[in-house]
Amino acid sequence: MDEYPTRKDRAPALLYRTHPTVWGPADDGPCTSEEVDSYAAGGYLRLAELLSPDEARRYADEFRRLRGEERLAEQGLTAIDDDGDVRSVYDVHRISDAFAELVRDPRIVGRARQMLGSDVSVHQTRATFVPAFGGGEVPWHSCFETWHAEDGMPAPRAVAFSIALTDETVHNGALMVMPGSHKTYVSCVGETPEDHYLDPEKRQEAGLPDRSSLSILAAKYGIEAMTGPAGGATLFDANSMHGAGGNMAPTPRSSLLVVFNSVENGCASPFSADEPRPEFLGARDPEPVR
Ligand code: 6CS
Repeated sequence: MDEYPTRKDRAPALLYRTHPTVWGPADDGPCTSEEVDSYAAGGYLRLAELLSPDEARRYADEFRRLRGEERLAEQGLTAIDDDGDVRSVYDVHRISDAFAELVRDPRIVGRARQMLGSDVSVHQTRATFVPAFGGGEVPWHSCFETWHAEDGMPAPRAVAFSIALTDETVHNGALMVMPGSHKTYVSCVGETPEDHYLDPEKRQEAGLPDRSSLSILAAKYGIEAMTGPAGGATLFDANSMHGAGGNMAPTPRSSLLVVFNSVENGCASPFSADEPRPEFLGARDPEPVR
């Protein structure tokens, strides 16, 4: 039985999450037990300085270099905006030694292992650039809904790291989370369109929660903006309801997303799509990060 059905019914539904959020012992990793408890309750954890300001600057520089590499667009690893400029680069941990090293950094992978209670593999990486006054709004969604429906991820035993490579403010599109929403699964309406990930801007079409479900969750849990200086990070559970406004500020912003899945939660056939998405969006090879 599919415990997290979605895109199958004509009406949306709010379902109880049946799986835990934290799978390992609270004292086995870099997070304090208070941080682990807070993550379990809220579905997210804010780290004011995961990277030093200097490291954040170096990764922002590395991302700038990757944005200029034309071969990445040819390989389909970029998302391009209406002006033809590169907004996102996928799979950065495979195409850049610097990002490969970052995902193996114990400050990052150690926290992922601690939350997921096992070895972990990388499910997806993506660096995103939004120019000054450049929009880039991300509608409310649960990543797990997509990973389950389209990538065949069985359970919400995955954690995402959103790492600020530039300062994040309420004006420039900082990540927003509904704290506690990870305990409710929103079953969405609408079938998965064929190959919809090929959209050049990779805008999400399927798997967006309906407004009534979002209103219920927002009224119950509220909304928090994840603001702070470059180098800060937010870890969030696969099923946390999150989104972002556009960049309304006169300066650009860059961030990095790293998603870890438990090696005990390897992706199978998609639960609500004909074919799994390509490897750069949802890894199918559960090789542990060492
Ligand atoms: O493509 C993904 O895997 C993730 N990104 C977006 C914007 N929505 C679905 C999922 O969370």
